[in-house]
Amino acid sequence: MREIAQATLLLSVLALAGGAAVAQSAAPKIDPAWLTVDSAARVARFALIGGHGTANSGLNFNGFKSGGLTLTVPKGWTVVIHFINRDPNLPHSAAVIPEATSPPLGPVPPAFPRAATKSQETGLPSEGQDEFRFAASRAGAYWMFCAVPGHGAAGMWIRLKVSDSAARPELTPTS
Ligand SMILES: [Cu+2]
Repeated sequence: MREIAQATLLLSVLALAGGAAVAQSAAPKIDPAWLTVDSAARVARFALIGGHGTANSGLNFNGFKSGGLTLTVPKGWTVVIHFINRDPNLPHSAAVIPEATSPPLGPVPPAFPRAATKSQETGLPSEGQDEFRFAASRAGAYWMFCAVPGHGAAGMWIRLKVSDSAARPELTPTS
C-alpha cells in the first residue's frame, strides 16, 4: 500500500515537472545577441526579427507580441535597426511610431525621420532584410510596429523607450 502511495506521489511530481517545462518553453526568451552596444560611439544596434517562431501565428517580433518586449535606449544615441523577416508564410515590415492607445490599422508616419523599413504596407517577403537608423533625439514611449494592414492590430508590436535617465541600452521583458 505504501509503495503504491509513493509511486503515485512520484507520478504527480513528474507530471508537475513536465507541466513546468512546457510552460517555460512557451514563454519567449531574450537572446542577448540581439542587442549590440557601442558606448563610445553611442550606437545601439538591434536585430529586429519579424515572425520569430510561431508565437501569435507569426505575428510577432523576436517572439514577443503586444508590447511584451522593451528596447530601452538613452536619449541622444543612434539606433540602428536591422530587420529580417523569418516568417515562412507572411510578409512583414517595421516602423518606429509614437505610442498609441491602439495599434494603427496600417502605415503611419514614423516617429523619427527614416525610422521605418521599406515596403511598409506590402511588407518584406520571407527572409527579406532591411536596415534603418535614426537619432533617438526625443525621450518618450514608442512602438516598433508592423504596418502590413492588420498585423499591428493583431499584436505585432513591441516597445521602444527613449530614456532621459538610462545609462546604457537594454532589452527586457516589459514589466
Ligand atoms: Cu507583419
